[in-house]
Amino acid sequence: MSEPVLRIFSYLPNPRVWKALIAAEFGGVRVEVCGDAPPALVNWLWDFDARPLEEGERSEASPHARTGKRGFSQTLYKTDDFLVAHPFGTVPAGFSPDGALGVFESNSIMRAAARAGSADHGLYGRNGYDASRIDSFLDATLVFAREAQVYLLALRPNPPSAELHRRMKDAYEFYLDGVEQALGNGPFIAGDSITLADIAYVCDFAQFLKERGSRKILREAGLDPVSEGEPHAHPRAFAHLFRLAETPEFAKHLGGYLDRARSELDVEPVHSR
Ligand SMILES: N[C@@H](CCC(=O)N[C@@H](CS)C(=O)NCC(=O)O)C(=O)O
Repeated sequence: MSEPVLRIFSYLPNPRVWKALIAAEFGGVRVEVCGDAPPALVNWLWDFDARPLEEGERSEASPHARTGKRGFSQTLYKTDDFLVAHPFGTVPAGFSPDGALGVFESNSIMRAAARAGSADHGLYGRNGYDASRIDSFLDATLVFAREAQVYLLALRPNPPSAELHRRMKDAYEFYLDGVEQALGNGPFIAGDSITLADIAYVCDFAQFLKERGSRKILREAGLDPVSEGEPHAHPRAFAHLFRLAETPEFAKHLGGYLDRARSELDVEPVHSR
């Protein structure tokens, strides 16, 4: 087996990790992944050499004890070296194979995987302008994904506030309108072939569609799911999502993640490519 070009520590499964794994599939490189189920990550030492903690190591007196900031309310155990490599202290946490360099933000970890592989796939474009246009989509995706993260974390056990729901709806419409428009220009988001823009869209948007699992909570609060009325409002964006999710490079990682959304949404592909 080939040497890994990156190591990623994260809770698993995590659509943000799939971005790098899918890019690695196209580039013919190996990304090593280490982690555990989301609730179990509070019992891990967050480090390049991440590992489950021994019973006696889980204490507020530990030099590694830190307050969780985003998505984790309990104490987390992050080494000083982890915070040098990952100043924002988040997972997925990417590392160069020797552990000397941290790469954070899932879109950037995905870029690292794409850069490490063969450039023949064109995932990051064919020149600097192409790459910059792909970056434009990745920035737009991150803005959407950050709103989605705040919203999804606020969905359970209580419904989100009407204000948060409205913000999410605005962010959703802005992003999906843009993706829909872009897919009117060509078969893929950034042009004629698959790029990192498509991979980030599929992974972040698939994660957002988990909103549908909280419909009951939303309805009880008098709110509609933000994705209500789809796929009619954004037919190209939805067809693109489900079509790509079926291709081998994506399906290997997404598995049945979108099955429920697909059966509820009754999506027909609009492009034959
Ligand atoms: N935009 C980031 C999101 C990463 C993030 O916010 N991760 C959260 C978990 S969802 C985290 O690691 N939180 C650590 C903490 O709470 O200290 C990405 O795409 O990588």
